[in-house]
Order: sequence, then C-alpha cells, then structure tokens
Amino acid sequence: MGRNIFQKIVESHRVSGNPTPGSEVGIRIDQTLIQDATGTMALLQFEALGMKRVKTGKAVAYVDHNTLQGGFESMDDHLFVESACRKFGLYFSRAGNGICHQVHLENFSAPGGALLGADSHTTTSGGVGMLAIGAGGLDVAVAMAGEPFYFTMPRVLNIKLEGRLPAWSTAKDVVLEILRRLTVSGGRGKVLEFSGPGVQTLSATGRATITNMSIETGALTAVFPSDQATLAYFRSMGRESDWRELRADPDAGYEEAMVVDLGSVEPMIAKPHSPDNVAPVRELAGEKVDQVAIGSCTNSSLEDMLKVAAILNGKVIPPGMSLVIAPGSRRVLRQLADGGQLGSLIAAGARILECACGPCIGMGQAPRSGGASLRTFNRNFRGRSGTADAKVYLTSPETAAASALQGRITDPRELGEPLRIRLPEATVTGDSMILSPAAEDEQVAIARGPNIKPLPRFEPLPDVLEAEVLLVAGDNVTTDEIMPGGAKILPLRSNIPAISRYAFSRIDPDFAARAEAAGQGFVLGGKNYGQGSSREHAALAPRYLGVRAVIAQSFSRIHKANLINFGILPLEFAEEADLLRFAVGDRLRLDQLHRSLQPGGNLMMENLSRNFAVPLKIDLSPRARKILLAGGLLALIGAGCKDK
Ligand code: MIC
Ligand code: SF4
Repeated sequence: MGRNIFQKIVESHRVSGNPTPGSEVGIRIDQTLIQDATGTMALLQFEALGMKRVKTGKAVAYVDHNTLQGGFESMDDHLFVESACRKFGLYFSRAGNGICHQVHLENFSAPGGALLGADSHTTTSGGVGMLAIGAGGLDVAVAMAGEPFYFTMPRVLNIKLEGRLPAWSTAKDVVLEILRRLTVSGGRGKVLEFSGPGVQTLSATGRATITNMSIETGALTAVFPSDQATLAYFRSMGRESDWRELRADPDAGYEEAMVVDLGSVEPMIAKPHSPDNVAPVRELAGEKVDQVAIGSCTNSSLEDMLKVAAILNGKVIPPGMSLVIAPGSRRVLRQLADGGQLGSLIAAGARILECACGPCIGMGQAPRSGGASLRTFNRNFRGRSGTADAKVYLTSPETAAASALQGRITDPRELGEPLRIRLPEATVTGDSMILSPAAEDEQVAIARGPNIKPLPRFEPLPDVLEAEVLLVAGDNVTTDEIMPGGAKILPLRSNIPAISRYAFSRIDPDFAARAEAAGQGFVLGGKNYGQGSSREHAALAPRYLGVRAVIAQSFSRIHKANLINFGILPLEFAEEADLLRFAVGDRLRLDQLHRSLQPGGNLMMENLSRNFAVPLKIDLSPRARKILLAGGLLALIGAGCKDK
C-alpha cells in the first residue's frame, strides 16, 4: 500500500520507534520556531543544556506576543532574545515584523520538512506540506540542541475536500465546519491530512488558515499536499527554490476518513466560549457587536487583508463600532500600503494595529464590559480577550468586515456580488527585519534584564506523595485558565516566581496562596485537561507552587508533555466517574510510586479524608516515566540550573 503525506515525512525524519499508531517515535527536526512569550524560557533552557550553537538547519525567534511593552520587562526580554539569537545561531525577527506563523510561512516554511515550534499554532506551515508541530519550549530547546522530538504516532484522519467553495465562503468557514464536527477534542491522537479535488481550489494561505486552526480539535497537526498553488505562493515570496512537490500516493491508506463538500460550506461562526461552538452565521445575523478585530495567525495574510479592504472600500463604520486590523506581517502591511488598500482601511475608520498577536492574547483591545466582539482569530475562551464577561465570536475576515460595517453580525452573502481581488504575482522581498546570527567565533554578550530569573530546579519524584486536593476542575480546562495571558501577566514569562502568583487565578483567585500554604498538592480535572496553547508555564508555574500530580479524565497532548517535562505526574482516572468522589481539601496518598512507574505497574489513589481508594491509569511511555522519576527533563539530562 502507498503512503500518505504524514507517513512520508515521518519516514524521512524518523530516528527511533515503530511508526504505527500508538507507538512512540522520535524524529529529526529541520527547523525550530520560538516566540518572545515562550522563547525566553526556551533560550534559558538551551543555555542550561550547555549548548554553544543551535544544531537544527534553521532556528528562528520572533517577537510578536509581548509588543505592548507596558513596562521595562518586555523590552528587556526582547533584548535578551535578540542577543541570545546572535550568540546561539538563531535568526531573529524583530518586534513589529509580524506574527511568528505568518512570517515563518513567508520566509522559512519548506514542503516535506519538519518544524517544531514553541507555539501551538506552528501547524500553520502544514498548509504548504510541512510536518509542523507545536510543543513546549523545553522540547523545542532540546530539538535546537540537535536531539529528536518524540511523540506518539497518531491515527491519520483523511479529510477529503470535494467541490469548490461558493461565493463568500472561505477557508475559515471550512475549518469552523471541521471543528463543528470534531469538537475541541475530536482530533486528539490524530493528524488531519487533506486531500481530494477541492484542495487545488484553495490558496496556500487559505490552507494555512485551515491547518492553523485545526489544532483546536486537539490534533497533533494538520497537513496539505504541496502542489501548483503552493508553488505559486513560494514564487510570490521569491522562494521558488524552496518548493518541492509532495503528495500522498494514489493508493495511500488512512486510519479514518471524512468528506467535506466545499460547495455546501456556508459562512460559519464560533459562538462564545469555545471554538467548536459553531453555527451558520445566518442563525445569528442581526445580533449587535461592539468590536470587530481582524488579524491573528489565522487570518492575516495579504489575501485576507485585500478582501477586507475591498469590502470596506468607500464605506465607513458606524458610531459605537471599534474596528481594529492587524496585518500578519510587515510584508503584508507594506504591500497594502504600496497597493493603496491601506488607505481604504484607514478611511473606513479601522484602527491599524502593529503586525503582532495583539488582541488575540489579550494584549490590548479588551472589549467593553458585557460586550460582544467578533474576531477572525482561533480562540474565544472565556476571559482570553481581557474582559471576563465579554462574548467573543470567531469568523472569517469577510464576515468580520461585513459585520463591522453594519454594527451587527452580518452574513457576508448580503453584500451581493462576489469579491474579486487580484493577488500580486510577486510580493516585496528582502526582509531586513529578520536578523542573521553572529559568526560562530564572534564574542556576543547576552543582555539579561532584571525580569529574567534563573530556571527553577525540581527534586526527583519521591516514592510516596501525600497532599491535599488544591482544585477540582471541569472538562476542557484551557491553558489560558491554568496560566492566563494578557497585558498584565504575559510580560512575566521569564520570571517564574512572579508569574506563578497568577496560576489558576481565573478559576480560583486564592489558588497560589493556598498552594503555597499547603507546601504541595494535587489538581483534579475532567476531560481534555490543558487544551489550547503550548505554554509550558501552565506546568512550570503550578510545579513551582508545589503541584505534584494532576489527575484527570484525559489530557491534551502538548500540556501532558509539558507536565512530564517539569515533573508533574499526569495520571488518569481508570473509572471516569470517580472524579466526582473528590473535593477540594481532601487528603490523598499515592504510594510506591517508583514501583508503579515500572512497566506493567499499577497505581491506587487513596482518599484519606473519606477513606476509599480508586484505581488510576498510567498512560506514559518508558521515556516519560524516566523523566518523571528524575523530576523533569532538565534534571534527567543533568542540565545545570540554579536551585529553587
Ligand atoms: C496562544 O495563542 O495561546 C499563544 C499565546 O500563542 C500560545 C503560546 C504562548 O502561550 O506563549 C500558544 O498557542 O501556544
Ligand atoms: Fe499569536 Fe493569537 Fe496566533 Fe497565539 S493564536 S500565535 S496569540 S496570533
């Protein structure tokens, strides 16, 4: 039987393991990506590994998350990242140059290559046929050191695209439809691989919108073939020589299949507060919105911006509406300026934001209290916008622009005649905002501001853990709830003692104080615990506060790997319903952990307060068990970090 695209790339990069679903494999990584919110830690970890230079083909760091610079912390961090890049051999994309995924797609993506990024939406480059995976910063630091990346081989879900999108339906509507069907956990343990005649009707950046947001299903990643549309994109970026064709064999096999008829995809919208709460836009048409935000790594390509400009051209937004637009990269912004479309956006009343993540991660533009904000982004988790009671909706740029003009949720089909935009064959090239590293023999001093605190070190796993339940959480807890972002907290990413004060603060503002008073403790959760971002701070900060185990009904992939990397035991209830038998304050005991973590070992969790015990599931690879016993990955590797 022939091979699918995922199998082909894994096969050409595999260094260990058996490539069958459920087995752990290790792959060689060609490129890495970090950004300023995850990258300071990743670079500190890289340094702690004792490395002198990165060993991956291309390693890039982007400044795109912490660009508000409301205090000294962020700029200090940026100078740290810039100097560390020069020293260790990474390319450095300067603040304002754009969102990591958009800029990476434009400048570095390579069909058939393997990219590991310290950001969950690294999957964006899957749109051009790359195996692009999001991971915690430590996994990326280890990959930069030339080590393989390990993951459990997923099942490949073939999404066959038939037909052609009708006027006003977009790639964003396709991925919203996929989320409607799969939900935020339906992609767990899977890779989404796209095929079928509909593929060729989608542009490369449209495909990247789909692979970007596919991560919201919980999938490992998503990948498209690399074909003539991909070639056209690489040509327009002046990178034709980086293109190569990549397709599944005609007789390729897949573990699962789904068909999406593009012809029947309507404009869709994700309602508050989850990306899978999807309905057709027409069902919500007429609902008032106060704010429209266009941009983010999902929808900020030149194609998206040209469509928005065409809709807004010659019109003005109504009073009471705040419209903000952040092009994904400086290249896109310049193109809009050169082509005159920026003028249309400005004249329509749009507030043009810096090319950065901005409102997507709560860095400014928080909606009004109780307000409704319609965004072209990928996540609408409660409170992520910065306003706890705001309602955030996710749509395509077309729906967003139409709604901005009406001040109400508007089905773009009401605009009548289909849009006609012309994409230039070549875009501006020569990215002076990406700095090359220094020569290997050049002396570079690393700039270290006072916000950058040493990495904490954690002790090996004891044989017995006895502590109280600090929190009982529900299903689909997001890393935004475990370790929030936003203008106040995000600048503390290089300072674990300071950021740990905010762990779980959205769920329970007293969590940090209670955990500290208890000395150590357990967190209990429902299904898909830790969905969303790759931020390892959602493991690092709880561990710093003394959380030693999370016992949940199931975990999201990246968060589970981060828990392991920082020595927090991720355990599952053998009987899901047992979760209901525990409450905050119960004293629990896990005995003979060292023996339980041996192959075939089992584990009971005693509730000393209520006098019963329940069986737990240990779903961990031999490698993960070793890391946990050592007290985390850095401890296992013996990296030299300072004591906590
Ligand atoms: C996000 O969209 O939540 C982020 C901010 O980009 C994160 C990374 C981070 O927390 O720094 C992600 O998606 O991994
Ligand atoms: Fe930035 Fe938002 Fe994309 Fe995360 S999802 S990388 S915060 S634009």
